[in-house]
This record gives sequence, structure tokens and C-alpha cells, in this order.
Amino acid sequence: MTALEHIGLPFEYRLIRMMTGEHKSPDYLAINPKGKVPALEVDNEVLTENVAILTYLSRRYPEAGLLPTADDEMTATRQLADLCYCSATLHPIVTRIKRPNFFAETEDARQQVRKLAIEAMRPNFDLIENRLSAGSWWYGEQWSVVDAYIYWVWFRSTDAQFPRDEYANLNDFAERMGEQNAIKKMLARESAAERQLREEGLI
Ligand SMILES: N[C@@H](CCC(=O)N[C@@H](CS)C(=O)NCC(=O)O)C(=O)O
Repeated sequence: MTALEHIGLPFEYRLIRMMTGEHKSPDYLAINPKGKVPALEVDNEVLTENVAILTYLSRRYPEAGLLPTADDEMTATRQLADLCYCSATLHPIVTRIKRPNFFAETEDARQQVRKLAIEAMRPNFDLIENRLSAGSWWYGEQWSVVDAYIYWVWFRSTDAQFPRDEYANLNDFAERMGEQNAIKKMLARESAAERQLREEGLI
């Protein structure tokens, strides 16, 4: 969503109520048979998987600067690796921190899932904290959609009990991100979605 806000083209956003299992409903499975969010419909075609969606948007809208210009295969492939790191390593840990109920039935077991996921996240935030000591963003002074993904990982984790205090660079980074228009718009959509879910009695 942040990438779309950053590109600045109009788009329609559909709220998927995961707490009611809407992502596994026949309606949603017709869009993404894997039952995962996000899915992006563009020109009557559906794209799934964050890495694919972000790569597509970056290539289709190069003027938006979602990724730094890559002049050689190695640089382009390393950027792909960075997106895969967010999607394949960080994202599943966030899901366990934020939604332990997907993985365990009792309250005790859910607490245990969250605790283990928080421990699994620490070395990753250590790595990112260290990288941010060399510059404002993942790629030094050039913002990219990798930063948007890391920001999502950070705010979802810290909202769900990950202790934020040990990470000065990440806290500063989050503050810088929070000043961006695309992030403000994304957070406004998140708040509206939260209000809607509250009105529906789902949270
Ligand atoms: N590999 C997918 C994973 C996306 C993902 O795990 N999304 C979460 C929501 S943030 C989800 O749909 N969870 C539902 C589930 O795992 O059943 C991607 O990168 O797009």
C-alpha cells in the first residue's frame, strides 16, 4: 500500500477481515488461491507475493524511485535478495508476533509463540540497526521500498509487544518514515480500517 501511495496513482483498497477468515473465503480465494494478503489487481490481472508486486511496481513506474537504479545484474539481484529478506524472513516472524492465534490454540501457547518470535526477530533488528548506523535508509541516503517494508515490520512488531527501546537507529528511522506523505496516507487508511473493524465489533 505504501508503494502505491508513493507512486501517487489512484487505487481502490479492499479491507480483508482476517479475524473472520475472510482471506480463506471462496470470494478471496478466487482472487488469491493461496489465501494470503496482499493481492494487487492491475489491468484485470492479479499479482500476488510482496516481492513480485514490489518488483513489478518498481519496473513499471521507474520514475517513482521505489528501488535505486541498478546498472548491472548483481546489483539488481541483490535488491531482489533484500526484498526476499523482508518477505521470506521478516514477514513470517511478524505474523507470529502479531497473530500468534494463527499458530496456537490456548492463551499460554500463543504467549509462547509470540515470545519465541520476538527472540527470532532480535538478530534481524540488530542487523538492520547496524546497517542504519551507516546512513538514513537501507541503501544509505537513498530511500527505497525496502525501507517501507522494514517500517511495516517495525511498527507491526512494536505494536505487538516487541520492546523498541534498545534500537535507537530504528526509532529514528521510524520517525523519519512517519514524516513521509505516503506513510501518513497509509497510516490514515490503517486507522480508518481499524475504526471500521471496531464498529463491526471485530476488534
Ligand atoms: N508470501 C506472502 C506472505 C504474505 C502474508 O503472510 N500475509 C499475511 C498478512 S500480513 C497473511 O495473509 N496471513 C494469512 C495467513 O497466513 O493465513 C507475501 O510475501 O506476499
